[in-house]
Amino acid sequence: MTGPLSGLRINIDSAGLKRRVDELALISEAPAPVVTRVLFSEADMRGREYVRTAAREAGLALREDAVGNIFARWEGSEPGLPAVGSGSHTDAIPNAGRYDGVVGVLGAFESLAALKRAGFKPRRSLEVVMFTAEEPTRFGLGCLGSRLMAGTISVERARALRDPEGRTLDDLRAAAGYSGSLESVRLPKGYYHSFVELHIEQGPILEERKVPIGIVEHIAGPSSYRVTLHGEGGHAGAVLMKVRHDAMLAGAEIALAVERAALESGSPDTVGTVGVFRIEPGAVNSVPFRAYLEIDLRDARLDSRAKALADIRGAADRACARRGIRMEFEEINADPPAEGDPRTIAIAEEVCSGLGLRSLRMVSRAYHDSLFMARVSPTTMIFIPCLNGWSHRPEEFATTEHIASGAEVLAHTMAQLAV
Ligand code: HGY
Ligand code: MN
Ligand code: MN
Repeated sequence: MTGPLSGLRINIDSAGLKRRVDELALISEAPAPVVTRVLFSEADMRGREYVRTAAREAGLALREDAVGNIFARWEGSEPGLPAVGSGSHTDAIPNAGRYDGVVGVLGAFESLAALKRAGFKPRRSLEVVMFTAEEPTRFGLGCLGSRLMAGTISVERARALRDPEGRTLDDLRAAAGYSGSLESVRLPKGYYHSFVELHIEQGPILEERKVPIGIVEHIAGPSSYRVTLHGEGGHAGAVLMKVRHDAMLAGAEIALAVERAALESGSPDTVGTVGVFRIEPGAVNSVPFRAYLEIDLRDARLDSRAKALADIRGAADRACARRGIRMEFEEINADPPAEGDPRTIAIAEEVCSGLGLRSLRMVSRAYHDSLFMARVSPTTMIFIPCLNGWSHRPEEFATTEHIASGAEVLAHTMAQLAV
Protein backbone atom coordinates (compact mmCIF):
# COMPACT_ATOMS: atom_id res chain seq x y z
CA MET A 1 0.00 0.00 0.00
CA THR A 2 1.20 3.49 -0.77
CA GLY A 3 0.85 6.71 1.21
CA PRO A 4 -0.61 7.01 4.75
CA LEU A 5 -1.67 3.36 4.74
CA SER A 6 1.69 1.85 3.79
CA GLY A 7 2.24 0.16 7.18
CA LEU A 8 -1.36 -1.07 7.49
CA ARG A 9 -1.47 -4.85 8.00
CA ILE A 10 -5.06 -6.01 7.43
CA ASN A 11 -5.87 -9.60 8.32
CA ILE A 12 -9.34 -10.82 7.38
CA ASP A 13 -10.73 -13.43 9.75
CA SER A 14 -11.79 -15.63 6.84
CA ALA A 15 -12.91 -18.55 9.02
CA GLY A 16 -15.04 -16.27 11.19
CA LEU A 17 -16.54 -14.59 8.14
CA LYS A 18 -17.38 -17.93 6.54
CA ARG A 19 -18.93 -19.12 9.80
CA ARG A 20 -21.17 -16.05 9.96
CA VAL A 21 -22.27 -16.49 6.33
CA ASP A 22 -23.17 -20.11 7.11
CA GLU A 23 -24.96 -19.17 10.34
CA LEU A 24 -27.08 -16.54 8.61
CA ALA A 25 -27.93 -19.09 5.88
CA LEU A 26 -29.71 -21.20 8.51
CA ILE A 27 -32.14 -18.32 9.12
CA SER A 28 -34.56 -19.12 6.33
CA GLU A 29 -38.23 -19.80 5.57
CA ALA A 30 -37.09 -22.95 3.77
CA PRO A 31 -35.03 -25.97 4.90
CA ALA A 32 -31.23 -25.83 4.28
CA PRO A 33 -29.52 -25.49 1.85
CA VAL A 34 -32.34 -23.30 0.46
CA VAL A 35 -32.31 -19.69 1.67
CA THR A 36 -35.49 -17.63 1.56
CA ARG A 37 -35.91 -14.40 3.53
CA VAL A 38 -38.70 -12.25 2.10
CA LEU A 39 -38.94 -8.66 3.33
CA PHE A 40 -40.41 -8.42 6.86
CA SER A 41 -41.16 -12.14 7.01
CA GLU A 42 -40.41 -13.93 10.28
CA ALA A 43 -37.13 -15.18 8.77
CA ASP A 44 -36.21 -11.68 7.60
CA MET A 45 -36.83 -10.35 11.12
CA ARG A 46 -34.56 -13.05 12.59
CA GLY A 47 -32.01 -12.27 9.89
CA ARG A 48 -32.10 -8.60 10.86
CA GLU A 49 -31.41 -9.54 14.48
CA TYR A 50 -28.44 -11.61 13.34
CA VAL A 51 -27.12 -8.62 11.37
CA ARG A 52 -27.47 -6.33 14.38
CA THR A 53 -25.48 -8.77 16.54
CA ALA A 54 -22.77 -9.13 13.89
CA ALA A 55 -22.51 -5.33 13.57
CA ARG A 56 -22.12 -4.93 17.35
CA GLU A 57 -19.46 -7.67 17.42
CA ALA A 58 -17.61 -5.65 14.77
CA GLY A 59 -17.73 -2.66 17.12
CA LEU A 60 -20.13 -0.60 15.01
CA ALA A 61 -22.87 1.76 16.19
CA LEU A 62 -26.36 0.95 14.89
CA ARG A 63 -29.30 2.99 13.68
CA GLU A 64 -32.32 2.02 11.59
CA ASP A 65 -34.50 4.23 9.43
CA ALA A 66 -38.26 4.30 8.86
CA VAL A 67 -38.28 1.44 6.32
CA GLY A 68 -35.73 -0.76 8.08
CA ASN A 69 -32.48 0.18 6.33
CA ILE A 70 -29.89 -0.71 8.99
CA PHE A 71 -26.80 1.55 9.30
CA ALA A 72 -23.69 0.29 11.13
CA ARG A 73 -21.21 3.14 11.64
CA TRP A 74 -17.60 3.67 12.75
CA GLU A 75 -17.31 7.35 13.56
CA GLY A 76 -14.20 8.99 12.07
CA SER A 77 -12.04 11.70 13.61
CA GLU A 78 -13.95 14.28 11.54
CA PRO A 79 -17.52 13.03 11.94
CA GLY A 80 -19.00 15.99 10.10
CA LEU A 81 -17.42 14.89 6.81
CA PRO A 82 -19.39 12.81 4.29
CA ALA A 83 -18.85 9.16 5.16
CA VAL A 84 -17.44 6.29 3.12
CA GLY A 85 -20.26 3.80 2.64
CA SER A 86 -20.54 0.13 1.87
CA GLY A 87 -23.18 -2.55 2.33
CA SER A 88 -25.68 -4.72 0.52
CA HIS A 89 -28.76 -6.79 1.46
CA THR A 90 -29.71 -9.92 3.38
CA ASP A 91 -33.23 -10.43 2.07
CA ALA A 92 -33.42 -13.41 -0.29
CA ILE A 93 -35.88 -14.49 -2.96
CA PRO A 94 -37.55 -17.92 -2.71
CA ASN A 95 -35.16 -20.80 -3.41
CA ALA A 96 -32.08 -18.58 -3.15
CA GLY A 97 -28.49 -19.18 -2.08
CA ARG A 98 -26.53 -17.95 0.92
CA TYR A 99 -24.07 -15.47 -0.63
CA ASP A 100 -26.19 -13.01 -2.69
CA GLY A 101 -26.10 -9.75 -0.71
CA VAL A 102 -24.89 -11.42 2.49
CA VAL A 103 -21.23 -11.29 1.41
CA GLY A 104 -21.57 -7.52 1.06
CA VAL A 105 -23.04 -7.04 4.54
CA LEU A 106 -21.10 -9.52 6.69
CA GLY A 107 -18.00 -9.03 4.54
CA ALA A 108 -18.13 -5.26 5.08
CA PHE A 109 -18.51 -5.76 8.84
CA GLU A 110 -15.38 -7.93 8.75
CA SER A 111 -13.54 -5.36 6.61
CA LEU A 112 -14.16 -2.69 9.25
CA ALA A 113 -13.36 -5.04 12.14
CA ALA A 114 -10.06 -5.93 10.43
CA LEU A 115 -9.25 -2.22 10.00
CA LYS A 116 -9.95 -1.69 13.71
CA ARG A 117 -7.70 -4.63 14.63
CA ALA A 118 -4.98 -3.13 12.40
CA GLY A 119 -5.15 0.14 14.33
CA PHE A 120 -6.50 2.17 11.42
CA LYS A 121 -7.89 5.60 12.39
CA PRO A 122 -10.40 6.86 9.80
CA ARG A 123 -10.79 10.58 9.24
CA ARG A 124 -14.12 10.06 7.47
CA SER A 125 -16.68 7.84 9.17
CA LEU A 126 -17.13 4.37 7.69
CA GLU A 127 -20.67 3.05 7.40
CA VAL A 128 -22.16 -0.29 6.31
CA VAL A 129 -25.81 -0.37 5.21
CA MET A 130 -28.05 -3.43 5.23
CA PHE A 131 -30.59 -2.23 2.66
CA THR A 132 -34.23 -3.06 3.08
CA ALA A 133 -35.97 -4.91 0.22
CA GLU A 134 -33.24 -5.25 -2.38
CA GLU A 135 -35.25 -8.13 -3.78
CA PRO A 136 -38.61 -7.46 -5.49
CA THR A 137 -40.40 -10.47 -3.96
CA ARG A 138 -42.64 -8.65 -1.48
CA PHE A 139 -43.79 -5.63 -3.47
CA GLY A 140 -42.72 -6.51 -7.02
CA LEU A 141 -40.14 -3.70 -6.92
CA GLY A 142 -36.49 -4.23 -6.00
CA CYS A 143 -34.18 -1.87 -4.11
CA LEU A 144 -37.03 -0.16 -2.26
CA GLY A 145 -34.75 0.92 0.61
CA SER A 146 -32.01 2.37 -1.59
CA ARG A 147 -34.56 3.98 -3.95
CA LEU A 148 -36.07 5.86 -1.00
CA MET A 149 -32.60 6.77 0.33
CA ALA A 150 -31.61 8.12 -3.10
CA GLY A 151 -34.97 9.83 -3.64
CA THR A 152 -35.56 8.04 -6.94
CA ILE A 153 -39.04 6.86 -5.92
CA SER A 154 -41.75 9.16 -4.65
CA VAL A 155 -43.16 8.56 -1.20
CA GLU A 156 -46.62 8.42 -2.81
CA ARG A 157 -45.50 5.60 -5.13
CA ALA A 158 -43.90 3.71 -2.22
CA ARG A 159 -47.05 4.16 -0.13
CA ALA A 160 -49.19 2.81 -2.99
CA LEU A 161 -47.26 -0.48 -3.24
CA ARG A 162 -49.18 -3.63 -2.24
CA ASP A 163 -47.90 -7.12 -1.52
CA PRO A 164 -49.75 -10.19 -2.94
CA GLU A 165 -52.03 -10.19 0.13
CA GLY A 166 -52.85 -6.52 -0.41
CA ARG A 167 -50.78 -5.25 2.53
CA THR A 168 -49.10 -1.86 2.24
CA LEU A 169 -45.53 -0.84 3.04
CA ASP A 170 -46.87 1.19 5.96
CA ASP A 171 -48.77 -1.86 7.31
CA LEU A 172 -45.79 -4.16 7.05
CA ARG A 173 -43.11 -1.79 8.32
CA ALA A 174 -45.27 -0.88 11.33
CA ALA A 175 -45.77 -4.59 12.08
CA ALA A 176 -41.97 -4.96 11.85
CA GLY A 177 -41.57 -2.19 14.40
CA TYR A 178 -40.53 0.64 12.08
CA SER A 179 -42.13 4.08 12.33
CA GLY A 180 -41.35 7.58 11.14
CA SER A 181 -42.10 9.29 7.85
CA LEU A 182 -41.05 7.75 4.56
CA GLU A 183 -39.69 11.20 3.65
CA SER A 184 -37.13 10.83 6.45
CA VAL A 185 -35.49 7.89 4.64
CA ARG A 186 -34.02 10.17 1.97
CA LEU A 187 -30.31 10.81 2.55
CA PRO A 188 -29.17 14.42 2.96
CA LYS A 189 -27.30 15.68 -0.14
CA GLY A 190 -23.64 14.59 -0.09
CA TYR A 191 -24.22 12.15 2.78
CA TYR A 192 -21.71 9.67 1.34
CA HIS A 193 -18.30 10.72 0.03
CA SER A 194 -18.17 7.41 -1.83
CA PHE A 195 -19.87 4.02 -1.80
CA VAL A 196 -18.35 0.59 -2.51
CA GLU A 197 -20.46 -2.59 -2.47
CA LEU A 198 -18.99 -6.09 -2.23
CA HIS A 199 -21.04 -8.77 -4.02
CA ILE A 200 -20.73 -12.12 -5.74
CA GLU A 201 -20.61 -11.67 -9.52
CA GLN A 202 -23.79 -13.66 -10.22
CA GLY A 203 -22.22 -14.50 -13.57
CA PRO A 204 -19.46 -16.81 -14.89
CA ILE A 205 -16.81 -14.39 -16.16
CA LEU A 206 -14.45 -14.09 -13.17
CA GLU A 207 -14.43 -17.84 -12.63
CA GLU A 208 -13.88 -18.55 -16.36
CA ARG A 209 -11.03 -16.03 -16.55
CA LYS A 210 -9.60 -17.16 -13.17
CA VAL A 211 -9.62 -13.54 -11.92
CA PRO A 212 -10.35 -13.13 -8.19
CA ILE A 213 -11.72 -9.56 -8.25
CA GLY A 214 -14.14 -7.73 -10.55
CA ILE A 215 -14.53 -3.95 -10.40
CA VAL A 216 -17.85 -2.70 -11.71
CA GLU A 217 -17.80 0.22 -14.11
CA HIS A 218 -21.40 -0.09 -15.33
CA ILE A 219 -24.61 -1.53 -13.87
CA ALA A 220 -27.24 -2.58 -16.41
CA GLY A 221 -30.64 -0.88 -16.31
CA PRO A 222 -33.46 -3.13 -15.06
CA SER A 223 -37.10 -2.89 -16.03
CA SER A 224 -40.12 -5.04 -15.24
CA TYR A 225 -43.74 -5.22 -16.37
CA ARG A 226 -46.92 -6.99 -15.30
CA VAL A 227 -49.32 -8.32 -17.95
CA THR A 228 -52.89 -9.45 -17.27
CA LEU A 229 -54.71 -11.31 -20.05
CA HIS A 230 -58.51 -11.71 -20.02
CA GLY A 231 -59.88 -14.49 -22.25
CA GLU A 232 -62.90 -16.75 -22.01
CA GLY A 233 -63.09 -19.87 -19.89
CA GLY A 234 -65.09 -22.99 -20.48
CA HIS A 235 -65.21 -26.75 -20.60
CA ALA A 236 -62.05 -28.33 -22.06
CA GLY A 237 -64.17 -30.92 -23.81
CA ALA A 238 -67.05 -28.79 -25.01
CA VAL A 239 -65.42 -25.58 -26.28
CA LEU A 240 -64.11 -26.27 -29.80
CA MET A 241 -60.70 -24.94 -30.77
CA LYS A 242 -61.92 -22.44 -33.35
CA VAL A 243 -64.02 -20.51 -30.85
CA ARG A 244 -61.58 -20.37 -27.97
CA HIS A 245 -60.10 -17.31 -26.30
CA ASP A 246 -57.44 -19.06 -24.28
CA ALA A 247 -55.61 -16.56 -22.04
CA MET A 248 -52.80 -18.98 -21.29
CA LEU A 249 -51.89 -19.41 -24.97
CA ALA A 250 -51.76 -15.65 -25.44
CA GLY A 251 -49.43 -15.54 -22.42
CA ALA A 252 -47.31 -18.30 -23.92
CA GLU A 253 -46.92 -16.32 -27.15
CA ILE A 254 -45.90 -13.26 -25.13
CA ALA A 255 -43.35 -15.27 -23.12
CA LEU A 256 -41.80 -16.54 -26.38
CA ALA A 257 -41.84 -12.98 -27.74
CA VAL A 258 -39.81 -11.87 -24.68
CA GLU A 259 -37.16 -14.48 -25.48
CA ARG A 260 -37.14 -13.57 -29.20
CA ALA A 261 -36.93 -9.81 -28.54
CA ALA A 262 -33.98 -10.27 -26.18
CA LEU A 263 -32.15 -12.50 -28.67
CA GLU A 264 -32.83 -10.14 -31.61
CA SER A 265 -32.25 -6.80 -29.87
CA GLY A 266 -28.82 -6.34 -31.45
CA SER A 267 -27.16 -6.09 -28.03
CA PRO A 268 -25.46 -9.04 -26.25
CA ASP A 269 -26.53 -7.55 -22.91
CA THR A 270 -30.29 -7.71 -23.45
CA VAL A 271 -31.88 -10.26 -21.14
CA GLY A 272 -35.61 -11.01 -20.94
CA THR A 273 -37.29 -13.33 -18.45
CA VAL A 274 -40.85 -14.32 -17.59
CA GLY A 275 -40.35 -15.47 -14.02
CA VAL A 276 -43.99 -15.28 -12.95
CA PHE A 277 -46.76 -16.90 -15.04
CA ARG A 278 -50.08 -17.73 -13.37
CA ILE A 279 -53.24 -19.00 -15.07
CA GLU A 280 -56.82 -19.33 -13.83
CA PRO A 281 -58.75 -21.37 -12.97
CA GLY A 282 -55.80 -23.79 -13.12
CA ALA A 283 -57.88 -26.91 -13.73
CA VAL A 284 -56.80 -29.50 -16.27
CA ASN A 285 -60.23 -29.64 -17.89
CA SER A 286 -60.97 -25.93 -18.01
CA VAL A 287 -59.89 -23.41 -20.67
CA PRO A 288 -57.80 -20.69 -18.92
CA PHE A 289 -59.90 -17.53 -18.77
CA ARG A 290 -57.12 -15.38 -17.28
CA ALA A 291 -53.31 -15.31 -17.29
CA TYR A 292 -50.87 -13.13 -15.34
CA LEU A 293 -47.21 -12.67 -16.29
CA GLU A 294 -44.33 -10.61 -14.93
CA ILE A 295 -41.57 -9.71 -17.39
CA ASP A 296 -38.04 -8.80 -16.37
CA LEU A 297 -36.17 -6.96 -19.19
CA ARG A 298 -32.67 -5.51 -18.83
CA ASP A 299 -29.81 -4.15 -20.84
CA ALA A 300 -26.63 -2.20 -20.32
CA ARG A 301 -28.00 0.28 -22.88
CA LEU A 302 -31.39 1.98 -22.89
CA ASP A 303 -31.81 2.07 -26.68
CA SER A 304 -31.63 -1.70 -27.14
CA ARG A 305 -33.82 -2.27 -24.09
CA ALA A 306 -36.39 0.10 -25.60
CA LYS A 307 -36.27 -1.74 -28.95
CA ALA A 308 -36.78 -5.08 -27.23
CA LEU A 309 -39.75 -3.69 -25.29
CA ALA A 310 -41.33 -2.32 -28.47
CA ASP A 311 -40.97 -5.74 -30.11
CA ILE A 312 -42.57 -7.44 -27.12
CA ARG A 313 -45.48 -5.01 -27.03
CA GLY A 314 -46.07 -5.40 -30.76
CA ALA A 315 -46.08 -9.19 -30.55
CA ALA A 316 -48.39 -9.06 -27.53
CA ASP A 317 -50.87 -6.77 -29.31
CA ARG A 318 -50.93 -9.06 -32.38
CA ALA A 319 -51.37 -12.24 -30.33
CA CYS A 320 -54.22 -10.74 -28.32
CA ALA A 321 -55.96 -9.35 -31.39
CA ARG A 322 -55.81 -12.73 -33.14
CA ARG A 323 -57.03 -14.63 -30.05
CA GLY A 324 -59.69 -12.16 -28.92
CA ILE A 325 -57.95 -11.48 -25.60
CA ARG A 326 -58.08 -8.23 -23.61
CA MET A 327 -54.64 -7.21 -22.30
CA GLU A 328 -53.41 -4.91 -19.54
CA PHE A 329 -49.67 -4.21 -19.91
CA GLU A 330 -48.26 -2.18 -17.02
CA GLU A 331 -44.72 -0.98 -16.28
CA ILE A 332 -43.54 -1.78 -12.75
CA ASN A 333 -40.15 -0.08 -13.09
CA ALA A 334 -37.80 1.05 -15.85
CA ASP A 335 -34.50 2.31 -14.43
CA PRO A 336 -31.54 3.74 -16.33
CA PRO A 337 -28.14 2.05 -16.05
CA ALA A 338 -25.51 3.49 -13.69
CA GLU A 339 -21.86 4.30 -14.24
CA GLY A 340 -19.11 3.42 -11.75
CA ASP A 341 -17.08 6.37 -10.49
CA PRO A 342 -13.67 6.50 -12.27
CA ARG A 343 -11.70 7.66 -9.21
CA THR A 344 -13.21 5.02 -6.91
CA ILE A 345 -12.64 2.36 -9.57
CA ALA A 346 -9.00 3.43 -9.93
CA ILE A 347 -8.47 3.25 -6.15
CA ALA A 348 -9.94 -0.26 -6.03
CA GLU A 349 -7.71 -1.31 -8.95
CA GLU A 350 -4.64 0.13 -7.25
CA VAL A 351 -5.55 -1.73 -4.06
CA CYS A 352 -5.80 -4.99 -6.01
CA SER A 353 -2.40 -4.55 -7.62
CA GLY A 354 -0.94 -3.60 -4.23
CA LEU A 355 -2.27 -6.89 -2.89
CA GLY A 356 -1.05 -8.83 -5.91
CA LEU A 357 -4.62 -9.62 -6.97
CA ARG A 358 -5.62 -9.53 -10.66
CA SER A 359 -8.77 -7.52 -11.27
CA LEU A 360 -11.14 -7.07 -14.21
CA ARG A 361 -13.41 -4.13 -15.01
CA MET A 362 -16.94 -5.39 -15.59
CA VAL A 363 -20.57 -4.71 -16.35
CA SER A 364 -22.99 -5.87 -13.68
CA ARG A 365 -25.99 -7.47 -15.37
CA ALA A 366 -27.71 -7.98 -12.03
CA TYR A 367 -28.96 -4.85 -10.36
CA HIS A 368 -27.90 -3.90 -6.83
CA ASP A 369 -28.49 -1.14 -4.32
CA SER A 370 -25.39 0.44 -5.85
CA LEU A 371 -27.54 1.21 -8.91
CA PHE A 372 -29.32 3.78 -6.75
CA MET A 373 -26.42 4.76 -4.53
CA ALA A 374 -24.65 5.79 -7.75
CA ARG A 375 -27.35 8.44 -8.16
CA VAL A 376 -26.22 10.16 -4.94
CA SER A 377 -22.56 9.22 -4.48
CA PRO A 378 -19.44 8.20 -6.41
CA THR A 379 -19.89 4.43 -6.43
CA THR A 380 -18.34 1.20 -7.59
CA MET A 381 -18.71 -2.49 -6.72
CA ILE A 382 -16.21 -5.21 -5.94
CA PHE A 383 -17.17 -8.60 -7.36
CA ILE A 384 -15.89 -12.01 -6.38
CA PRO A 385 -16.31 -15.20 -8.44
CA CYS A 386 -19.15 -17.62 -7.78
CA LEU A 387 -19.38 -21.25 -8.87
CA ASN A 388 -20.51 -21.53 -12.52
CA GLY A 389 -21.91 -17.99 -12.13
CA TRP A 390 -24.85 -19.53 -10.30
CA SER A 391 -27.08 -17.30 -8.16
CA HIS A 392 -30.73 -17.12 -7.09
CA ARG A 393 -30.51 -20.89 -6.52
CA PRO A 394 -29.37 -22.98 -3.52
CA GLU A 395 -26.24 -24.24 -5.35
CA GLU A 396 -24.84 -20.68 -5.22
CA PHE A 397 -21.26 -20.93 -3.90
CA ALA A 398 -18.24 -18.69 -3.28
CA THR A 399 -14.98 -19.95 -1.77
CA THR A 400 -13.82 -18.73 1.63
CA GLU A 401 -10.65 -17.51 -0.06
CA HIS A 402 -12.53 -15.38 -2.60
CA ILE A 403 -14.85 -13.98 0.07
CA ALA A 404 -11.83 -13.06 2.20
CA SER A 405 -10.03 -11.46 -0.76
CA GLY A 406 -13.13 -9.41 -1.51
CA ALA A 407 -13.33 -8.24 2.11
CA GLU A 408 -9.60 -7.42 2.10
CA VAL A 409 -9.89 -5.34 -1.09
CA LEU A 410 -12.96 -3.62 0.37
CA ALA A 411 -11.10 -2.85 3.61
CA HIS A 412 -8.14 -1.27 1.83
CA THR A 413 -10.38 0.61 -0.62
CA MET A 414 -12.54 2.06 2.15
CA ALA A 415 -9.41 2.98 4.13
CA GLN A 416 -7.95 4.81 1.12
CA LEU A 417 -11.23 6.69 0.70
CA ALA A 418 -11.49 7.54 4.41
CA VAL A 419 -8.07 9.05 5.06
O1 HGY B 1 -32.52 -9.21 -9.75
C1 HGY B 1 -31.42 -8.75 -9.46
O2 HGY B 1 -30.63 -8.39 -10.31
C2 HGY B 1 -31.01 -8.66 -8.02
O3 HGY B 1 -30.37 -9.84 -7.67
N1 HGY B 1 -32.14 -8.45 -7.14
MN1 MN C 1 -30.52 -11.17 -5.78
MN1 MN D 1 -27.88 -9.13 -4.55
